Amino acid sequence: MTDQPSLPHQPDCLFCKIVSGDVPATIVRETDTTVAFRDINPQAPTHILVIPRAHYPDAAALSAAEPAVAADVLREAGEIAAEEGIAETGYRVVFNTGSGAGQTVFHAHAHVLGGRGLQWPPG
Ligand code: IU
Repeated sequence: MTDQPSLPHQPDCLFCKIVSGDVPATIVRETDTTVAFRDINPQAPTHILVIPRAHYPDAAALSAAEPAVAADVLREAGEIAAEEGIAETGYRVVFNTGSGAGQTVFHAHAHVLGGRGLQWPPG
């Protein structure tokens, strides 16, 4: 049996630990390239994070290195919105990028938010 090529991984990254199962999360969907789980501190009735299995520090790094996986993350966001029943009323997909924009976990992730009215511009 041949070994699978190893994915970019950071041992001290919380989201890498969710991917590996070392940290528990309420997982809602998984694909070969992505994992989606409920945010531990939800900001809307539906608040789900979609992450690549591979470690990239933010969405820009992910899309530069693995554009097909970035597309997988976006497709999953849409599938989740449909499954959660928020697609018809409207929902938001957010990639906080950089600490000045509120990014606190430096493993690329899309927030999928919906189930309430969402204001624009965001804070
Ligand atoms: P941010 O865009 O990097 O700020 O988003 C990180 C999110 O990860 C934030 O909404 C947290 O509530 C969420 N989160 C989580 O779901 N589980 C955790 O163990 C930790 C953070 I730490």
